[in-house]
Amino acid sequence: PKAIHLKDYAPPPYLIDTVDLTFDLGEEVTRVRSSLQLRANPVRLPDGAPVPLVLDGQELKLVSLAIDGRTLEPAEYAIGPESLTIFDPPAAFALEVETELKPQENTSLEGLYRTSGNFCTQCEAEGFRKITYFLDRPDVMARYRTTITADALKYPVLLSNGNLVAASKMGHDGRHTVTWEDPFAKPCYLFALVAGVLVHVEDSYVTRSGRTVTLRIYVEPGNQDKCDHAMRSLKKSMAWDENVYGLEYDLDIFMIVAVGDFNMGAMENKGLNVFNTKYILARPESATDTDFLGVEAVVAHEYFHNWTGNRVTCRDWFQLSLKEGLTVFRDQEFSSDLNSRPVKRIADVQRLRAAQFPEDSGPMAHPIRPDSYIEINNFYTTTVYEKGAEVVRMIHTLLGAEGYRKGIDLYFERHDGQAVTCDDFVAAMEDATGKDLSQFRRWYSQAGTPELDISGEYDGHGRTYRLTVRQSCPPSPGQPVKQPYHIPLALGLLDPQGADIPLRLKTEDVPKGTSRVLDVTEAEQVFEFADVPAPPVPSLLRGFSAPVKLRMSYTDDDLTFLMANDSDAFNRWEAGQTLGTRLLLGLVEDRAAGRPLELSRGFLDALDKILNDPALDHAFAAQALTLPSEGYLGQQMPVIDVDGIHEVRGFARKAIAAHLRDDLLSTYRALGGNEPFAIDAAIGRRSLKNLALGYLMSLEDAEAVELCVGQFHNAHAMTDVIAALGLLNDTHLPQRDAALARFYETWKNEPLVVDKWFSIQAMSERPETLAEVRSLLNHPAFEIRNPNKVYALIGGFAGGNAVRFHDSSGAGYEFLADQVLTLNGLNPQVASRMVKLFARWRKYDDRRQAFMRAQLERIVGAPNLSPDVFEIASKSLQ
Ligand code: B3K
Ligand code: ZN
Repeated sequence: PKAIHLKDYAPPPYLIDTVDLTFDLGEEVTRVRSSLQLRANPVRLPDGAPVPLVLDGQELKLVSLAIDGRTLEPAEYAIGPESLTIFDPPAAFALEVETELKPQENTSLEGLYRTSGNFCTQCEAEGFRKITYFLDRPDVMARYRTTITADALKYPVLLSNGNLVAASKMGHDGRHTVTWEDPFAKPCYLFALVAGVLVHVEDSYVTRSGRTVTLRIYVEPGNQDKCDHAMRSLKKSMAWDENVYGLEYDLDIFMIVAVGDFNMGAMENKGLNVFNTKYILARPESATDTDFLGVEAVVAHEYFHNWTGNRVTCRDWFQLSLKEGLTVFRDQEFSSDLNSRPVKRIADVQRLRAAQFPEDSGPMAHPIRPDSYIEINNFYTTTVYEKGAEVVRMIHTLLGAEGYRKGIDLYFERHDGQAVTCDDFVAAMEDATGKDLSQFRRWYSQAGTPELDISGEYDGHGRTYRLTVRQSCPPSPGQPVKQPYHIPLALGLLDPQGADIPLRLKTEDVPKGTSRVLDVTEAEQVFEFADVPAPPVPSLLRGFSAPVKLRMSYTDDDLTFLMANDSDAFNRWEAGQTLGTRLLLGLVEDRAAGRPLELSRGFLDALDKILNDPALDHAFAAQALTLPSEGYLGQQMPVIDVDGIHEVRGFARKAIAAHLRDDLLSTYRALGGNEPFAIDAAIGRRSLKNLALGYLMSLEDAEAVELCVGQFHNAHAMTDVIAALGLLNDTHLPQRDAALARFYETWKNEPLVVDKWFSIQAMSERPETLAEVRSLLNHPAFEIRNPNKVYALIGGFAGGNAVRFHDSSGAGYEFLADQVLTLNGLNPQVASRMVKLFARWRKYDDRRQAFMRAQLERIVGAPNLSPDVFEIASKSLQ
């Protein structure tokens, strides 16, 4: 397989104006007839059409081929393994292609495939070429008309994009036919078709210009009662996009279909979103608070794509972040507006640090607009998505809400109906506001996480405070040297009482607020503040104003001071994490040196204060009382000490629990009421309550166990049941196996809950976990063809259980490689997600490195490797 480069982009030689598709769905064979209206692209071929037309196609059987009604002679075209070439087409013509496919044999879940007996499609990024020969690239936008014929009893529901324009009754042959028409030109990756036995819930939404839109969520029979939350989320998204972005929905109907077999979260096909059931179905008894928030965010994300992705799409796949970064930023802001802003920001930053920072410092590091790829499906990464969202957020910060909105308005005014680039987006932001973003554009082209080194110096005589800011960025594959970034640095200065000081730079006449954004643009820069009455404690990078690593020589006392006083909630949390990280890493060293472990008294007292602060939001308190994760601690070490981190973090949890036991118990009791479920402040109460239970259970005393077992048996909300089960799961108590067995019995008919059961067991810290995971592969409920099951069991183990996956025997690595090779033949995208779990192998000790390298080499040397797995495994070894 070979790489494709951004620098080689050229516009398509032909354009397609209209697409008329007819699907004849069958059990053995599905026939697809495609009528395309094509013409030479005047940009490429001003004098007509002197070049061959090369259409993409994969795993297709060509049945017939005609131009303007005339069947082509074999000499007029050629079929390759991934293409169909027509040597000498006219300048404008109608092309008719008939192909056959076997969706029932398609285990890749890309193109047209079967799920629970139904038909379903997934075309992004390049799945449409598995349906018919086409110019499968996003800069070819066409209007679609889709006719579907199928057995009326097996497939009563037949859906595609746009509006239903015709439907027949069942004929003598037992089949029926429908036709859908999408009035908006779209790239083929937004095409969708669904057919099968589905029921729907329906609602409607009146847009602010007064149009009524029908809203439907289609699910398998029996799941109708789990769609309320998704439907409410959809309506909130529609209102939010009107209010915040001035964007209205544009068709008469918006449909969502939830399917059980889906490679990712969801897909924004025009007017017909297809979702993983995980992001639609939710009832309090069977879904956790996290699940509920996930449904809300993903429904919003896919809905928001209707403008940011569909109406304005990407010119080529290197521009993926144009739609994904922007749409993630939009869904993050939507959730912040609906729920607690600081709590949401903390969760998003945790996610960025847990997944994107490691990617950005490993062998797969790439800019949010990559320069090259082998398999584009490998680039739906946390860098393109989450770092991409941070980049849009920085534009928002630099321009202000009003300037940003002006930029967005101009972007749509200029580009509605077009396929454009990240640069077009930035240009609209510049042109609408006059702000120069030329240096800022480096965020699109450079990979790696920038580092800010900041030091402060107070001058009592001059009452000034000098902040020296240095930036750097480590090398990444193909980019040994980085140019300085344009970094928005939001900050404040706290006086000794903890109040914000008005901020006046020496060059200014009057202060500009008590929290402001500095433009950091040089490798080294000094900012001098005037009228600073006493040595301040700086609060830096407020709200995490840029996706960077910050180094500042705070004392432990500075950090406890910020934890207690910072007016910026994110930074209050951050100060606690910084202090916790420092202390835990110190303990890891102590352990390695054979010194006794002891947790600082000051830290315990600071946690005590948080736990007992009645004014604090519960959800925020729960986040502030959570120690930095094992993964995050590992990232701070030159060589990750897996066992040391695990043991020390466990030690610290016990020490905290012992110190705060009485307060944890009273917190648990105060919040522990089995209250009726609601998605509101109750989420915060549940997270603080379960945090308290977690600490108490680390002591494993009789009282804690009784509370935990009681909660498992009596709780109504799945959040509480799962929290208790997860805690029992790490123990060798007799109640553990009983609880797991009972949980399975209760939920065995709910696949999404069974996924939780798999993943909990996969993440147990017990030494026997790998053996249990192996035997769970043979459990009747496990299905390797179902991505959710793979992510739960195999992903849960290799991605969510560091201490067992990295067992020094290397057995965890061999297990993962076995699974990757099995999945490679079934579903390359899922296999590729699993092989990524090896990418950070160089961060471990020699013994583990050798084991992981051997498994990666075994994978690279395996026969029939998909480009997906090959790209990740081979780049990991480089
Ligand atoms: N755009 C899809 C992701 C498609 C992934 C293709 N491998 C979902 C989303 O980001 O909304
Ligand atoms: Zn998206």
